[in-house]
Amino acid sequence: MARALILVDVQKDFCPGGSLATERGDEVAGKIGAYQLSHGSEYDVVVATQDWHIDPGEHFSETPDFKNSWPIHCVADSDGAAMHDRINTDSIDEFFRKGHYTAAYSGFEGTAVSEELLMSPWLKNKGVTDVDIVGIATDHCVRATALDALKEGFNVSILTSMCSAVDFHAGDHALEELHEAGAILI
Ligand code: VGL
Repeated sequence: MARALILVDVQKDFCPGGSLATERGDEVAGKIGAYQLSHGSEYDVVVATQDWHIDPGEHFSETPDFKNSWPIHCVADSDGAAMHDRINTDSIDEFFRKGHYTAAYSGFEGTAVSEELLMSPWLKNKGVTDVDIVGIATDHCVRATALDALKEGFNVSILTSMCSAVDFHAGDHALEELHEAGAILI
């Protein structure tokens, strides 16, 4: 048994001051940074996903509905796509980038930065069986990443105080859905 901590999209654009800010983004990034220092050594691996858009088609819109279309965010190599300053990037074993030419909500669509490998085989190669998930946004990328983690057969826990939603109600609803699908809410 090996455990992974998965940081989902804790990027500047999803935090206050960013182009698609979630209200609790800074608070959650601060908590995750502190958690990395206090609990990071309990994990066999720590990985992070990043939304990484080049030309994602209708995912970007000048008149976004904030459900299926969004303001321009997390453009590849831009400052907004960088990890939040409170995240300890040095202790992250691998980054998985997703969404170059399409919308990609699940971190499991992400490819490793240092080799051509999707996140699921990368984790399985490391013997990972259990994943703890934190990040942004609860109602979108955390939700999709956790559902895929369950489908891939991982034991999934969501550390809910370290997740930030676009919409609070939708975030709570997503957590209920994840619980029903088999995730443990902590
Ligand atoms: C996300 C909306 C649009 C996310 C990404 O990371 O949850 N949300 N793109």
